[in-house]
Amino acid sequence: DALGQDLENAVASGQLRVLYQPMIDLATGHPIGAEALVRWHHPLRGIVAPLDFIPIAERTGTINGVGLYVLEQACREAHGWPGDAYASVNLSARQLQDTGLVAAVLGVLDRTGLPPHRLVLEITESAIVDDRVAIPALETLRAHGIRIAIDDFGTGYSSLQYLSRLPVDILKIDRSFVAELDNTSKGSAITEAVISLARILDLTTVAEGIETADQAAELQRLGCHTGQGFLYAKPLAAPDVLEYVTHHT
Ligand code: G
Ligand code: G
Ligand code: MN
Ligand code: NA
Repeated sequence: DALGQDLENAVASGQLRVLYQPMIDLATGHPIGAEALVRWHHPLRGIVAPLDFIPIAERTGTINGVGLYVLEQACREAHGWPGDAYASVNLSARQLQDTGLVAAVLGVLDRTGLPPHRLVLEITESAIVDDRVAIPALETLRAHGIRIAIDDFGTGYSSLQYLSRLPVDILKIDRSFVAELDNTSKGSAITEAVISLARILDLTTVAEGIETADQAAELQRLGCHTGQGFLYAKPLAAPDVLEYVTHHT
């Protein structure tokens, strides 16, 4: 369709912008990294959200170019952040099927000079379930020191048995569970179960969509390590996230 064709030119003509949402160490309150979130500044339609164009990009294959562009921008920016602050970059299912992915990621680290331990790649459960291309690729990336996060955890279908065998380092708890913390003890019990599971599997936990100090306190009480959400900061432009990670550290 029309949007799909426009997207072909979007990368080349500089219409994609990357915003960064700070990620906070819940124990200290200090930022330790930021998630890269792409926006498309379409010349006629204005700002198009990723949910409205990533699925199209996946269908047409443009996602490989879009994804690499976002990755390279994010690694360049993160290189200028203080300490070991890391960039957390979303990868789509189709990128994980690309046999050139590992070489492309390592090439970006090489060009930007970002050390591998300062890059996290976020993938969804459904993108890796029983996959013969994705799993070896993730294993190779991890062997190079890049960390892998499962995004939107709890919304997919992978069994616990399966999860224990996945090559991952971090679980991101979906914001629907964080929102439930306010309401019912059941909402809290699910989040507590996910955090215990992560502890057993030796995974770091990140909670998304934290909007209130009460949610942050409850997550910290449950043992969650890291948080992101409007309580701390919305997704910020590159100069603003640099300022944030520099001055809140
Ligand atoms: O920023 P926003 O809330 O609109 O993001 C919506 C969704 O789009 C999120 O689930 C996020 O994971 C996804 N997304 C944002 N940026 C990227 C990207 O660069 N690549 C991929 N594959 N998904 C992204
Ligand atoms: O699925 P993913 O987690 O990658 O998407 C992150 C998206 O969630 C971003 O587009 C961001 O704008 C949005 N977001 C970030 N923080 C909050 C929050 O505290 N509340 C809500 N409702 N959305 C958030
Ligand atoms: Mn994400
Ligand atoms: Na998410």
